[in-house]
Amino acid sequence: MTKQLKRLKRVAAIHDISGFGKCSLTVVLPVISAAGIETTVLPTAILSTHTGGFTDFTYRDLTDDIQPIANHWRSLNIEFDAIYTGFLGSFAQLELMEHFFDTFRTRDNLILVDPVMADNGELYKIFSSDFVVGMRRLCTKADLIVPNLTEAALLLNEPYNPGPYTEDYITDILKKLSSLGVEKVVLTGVFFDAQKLGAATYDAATGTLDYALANRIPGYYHGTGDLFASALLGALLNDFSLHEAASIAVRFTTSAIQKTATAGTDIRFGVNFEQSIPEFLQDILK
Ligand code: PXL
Repeated sequence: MTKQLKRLKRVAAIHDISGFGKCSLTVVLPVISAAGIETTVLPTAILSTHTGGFTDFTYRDLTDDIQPIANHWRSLNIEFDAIYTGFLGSFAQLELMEHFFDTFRTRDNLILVDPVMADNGELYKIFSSDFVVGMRRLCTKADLIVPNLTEAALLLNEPYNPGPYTEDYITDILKKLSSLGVEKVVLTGVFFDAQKLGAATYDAATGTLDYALANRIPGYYHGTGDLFASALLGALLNDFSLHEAASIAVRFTTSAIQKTATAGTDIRFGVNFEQSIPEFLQDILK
């Protein structure tokens, strides 16, 4: 008798495809798949490169394809253990995501919204301030959000603080983000001194706040937010706690950045996460 394989856990990953530059789906898909999780992809746009530091990139908006794709999946009765949204290419896509969540929400799936829209104190040039309002609204529909400190400030309509931070400041930001109407928050880019950098996790259901910090590597590297959030989700779906998952994701991201810093490649080209996958899997398979 053939042994019936149990269905793998499945994620709907909703991000753009930036052909070159290692971010969004070219990072999300390999990392979540490596974690043993089936990954269904819904591309929001196709670009030749990401928008960070490149000029003259091509941009094909896929807003009109989203609803027909979702309708087809619905007709097949596909279920997702998690829905993970990142870069959304238009204001209309924010509304389409709300509808997607309503359609595919089950009693126990996880909706992760990474409010990709800003970094280093600046809103990405392609977005207007309306987009921030729409993203704030989408975050209230999530179970978990993963903003960096720039996105956190925009979501809270507060001035950006470049850091270093205090524990009081981070606690306040986490609680205020959760008060927008989301149970779990993982804040990235947290540092209290020049030596360490990482993430802070907050679960409003238990009131638990934790830090996952690692040695800071100077410089700014593209795609690391997507790498971090994908590893976090992969670990959560392998039943690690929020704090454990954030620690795994910080280790993986730091390892990839370290390899890239050592190689000295152009920071726009993304980080060498591929050769850190074995370390990530050692953590996941523990
Ligand atoms: O990694 C975030 C991201 C995703 N997608 C596109 C981007 C960026 C950041 O710049 O430009 C197209």
